[in-house]
Amino acid sequence: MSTAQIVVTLLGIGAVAWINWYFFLAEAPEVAAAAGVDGPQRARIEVKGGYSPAVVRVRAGRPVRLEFYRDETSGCTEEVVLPDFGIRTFLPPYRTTPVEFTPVRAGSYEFTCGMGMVRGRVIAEAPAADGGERP
Ligand SMILES: [Cu+2]
Repeated sequence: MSTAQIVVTLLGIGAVAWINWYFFLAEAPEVAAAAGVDGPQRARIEVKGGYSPAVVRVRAGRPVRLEFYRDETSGCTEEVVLPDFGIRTFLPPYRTTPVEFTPVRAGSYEFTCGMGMVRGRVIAEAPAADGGERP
């Protein structure tokens, strides 16, 4: 290979690595949903080229309310899909749209845009064994 070919190859590898990092690893910091005494566990998620936060921790077995604020008109994020809960919801721009569901079991539940390009996750954790609130 000539030097130019090597440089082009390395640039290509770098671009692929960056794209993978951007789409699959560069998640916004996760948050724990705010849990009141009763009512759903709530988290606000900003939608702008991605989900922020992209990871929300909740308690399994209790209702969850994700409040999606769509801060853009890009068509990519106009729908949010939670396949595990059979939810597909339109998010009007510059509005907050609540999405409610209950993760009965502990696990990781994905939410994505309508095309599956932009991704986030709800991590439902099993309640403490004694049924009490954890600190
Ligand atoms: Cu999309």
